[in-house]
Order: sequence, then C-alpha cells, then structure tokens
Amino acid sequence: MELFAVENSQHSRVLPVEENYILKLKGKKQLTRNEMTEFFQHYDQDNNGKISGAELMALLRDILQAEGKEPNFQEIKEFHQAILSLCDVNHDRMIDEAELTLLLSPSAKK
Ligand SMILES: [Ca+2]
Ligand SMILES: [Ca+2]
Repeated sequence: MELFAVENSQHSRVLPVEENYILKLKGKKQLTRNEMTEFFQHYDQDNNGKISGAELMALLRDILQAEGKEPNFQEIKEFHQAILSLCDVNHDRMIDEAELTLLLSPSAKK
C-alpha cells in the first residue's frame, strides 16, 4: 500500500465544519500528517477514533459530491460497501485513521 508522504512545510488552518472537506483537499497531491488528522477528526464527530455509521455516510456523501454527483441514499450505500471492502482492513465496518489514509491514497481509488 502507498501512503501519503508527510510534508512539514505547510499547515492549513482549521476549516469550518460546514465546508466540504473533500473539495478543500482536492487538488492536493499529498496531505500532511496534520491535515490527515484534521480530516479524520472532522468526520469523527463523536471522537471515538473511528469513522462509522452516519459519520462514514457523511464522508462518503462529501466524496461523491466533490466529484460533482448528487448521490441518493442507495448510491451512498453502494459506495459504502465498496469503500469498506477496499479500506476496512480489520473488518470492523468502521474506518480508523490508518484506513482513512489508505482510502485517500491515490493508488487506492477505483
Ligand atoms: Ca466516530
Ligand atoms: Ca476498520
């Protein structure tokens, strides 16, 4: 698996939660470790260290919307299955930070 290289040269400010985080990150080739952690915490709304359930659905909706789609619930559910089969390494049906890194890695897409 290929992970994002860690850059220390840039630090992005903390973004307001109502923004689509994916759009903010699109166009970046690499995320810094700080950005990855911020991204994770943005979606991990109950701070339990996992993105699961509604949190994961919100993340997936943002990913699809960032691609210009207006996903319906069925499409999000299908994407949810695809993402879990791709990135849920430990099969707990939740995405932890290491798994999110895998999800966001360019080599893991499609
Ligand atoms: Ca959570
Ligand atoms: Ca997992």
